[in-house]
Amino acid sequence: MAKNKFKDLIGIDYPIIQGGMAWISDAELAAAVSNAGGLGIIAAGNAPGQWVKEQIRKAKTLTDKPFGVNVMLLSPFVEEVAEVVWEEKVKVIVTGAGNPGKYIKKWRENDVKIIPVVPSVGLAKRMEGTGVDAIIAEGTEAGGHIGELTTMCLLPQVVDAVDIPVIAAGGIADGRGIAAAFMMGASGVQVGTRFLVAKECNVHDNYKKKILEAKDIDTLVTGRPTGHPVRVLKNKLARMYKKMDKEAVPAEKYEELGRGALHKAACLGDVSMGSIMSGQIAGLVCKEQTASEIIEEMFGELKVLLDNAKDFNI
Ligand code: TUI
Repeated sequence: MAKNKFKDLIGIDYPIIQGGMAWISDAELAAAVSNAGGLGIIAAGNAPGQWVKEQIRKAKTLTDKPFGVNVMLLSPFVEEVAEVVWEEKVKVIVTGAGNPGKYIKKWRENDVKIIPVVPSVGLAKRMEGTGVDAIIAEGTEAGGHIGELTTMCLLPQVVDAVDIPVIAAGGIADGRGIAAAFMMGASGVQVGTRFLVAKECNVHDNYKKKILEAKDIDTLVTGRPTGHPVRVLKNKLARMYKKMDKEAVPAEKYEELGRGALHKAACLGDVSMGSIMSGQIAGLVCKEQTASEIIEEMFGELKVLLDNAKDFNI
């Protein structure tokens, strides 16, 4: 039987990465996902290096399975975070929101797998050229900072353009999503929104409730004029942003309103004036489960779909 390239690359039981969600993906969530056979991820987000170091050390006490850190390249603390993941010899580094090229030589001094998130074919090719180990192709269905293309269009084009394993992200929350991604040539999936409601996820309960109650049309994209579009659930803050998008206000106004907004929602539970980043698939996410239950259910569904593939009657 052909092997799964991504599972073999990392040494995990299920080819699933838990999305690195800033202010949300901490050591406890990452360890729970890794203990369940997936790849747990600590999100550095905009946090200082010291916080990231503490979370890495904590995760090491909670699991002996591989886990990773998501380095958000727009962070004001990116230099110290890049140093911390190197010092702590983290096994997997996922990057987001930029090009990790300048850190790769140093990170490579350790036995590390480097996996950037990309929103386009051009970036995927450029990243492959820097010697990264795999690529996460993230469609615009994802939550948070996003690109333009849908997963359905981006994924097969990236698969054709590179020779390294491709992980699909954006819009995946059940076995059907995994099946679709695999059919398009992915070797794995990254899932954020569904893990956000995991029992081991320490995000504020108000945030979880909003995700669980969300319907298909409840997300919108703010900040397109700034060049940093962000997908969030609709609330008072999102409506204020949308109004600003129409009025072409200067970038500083966005920063003022956005400063600390994700922390406000994720940690303080202010779901009115906080930023509730969420993928479009939130409408499918209806129950709180353990990370293990989520993974087992998703891959159980995948197995049924693959076993019944002949019933497609083509
Ligand atoms: O990074 C994400 N999603 C995120 S990061 C985040 S924290 C944040 N908070 C407030 C404002 C902005 C961010 C919340 N969600 N996803 C991965 C991703 N990476 N999506 C798009 C990209 C990307 C964009 C440009 C990757 C590379 C890139 O390269 C540009 C270049 O050439 O440098």
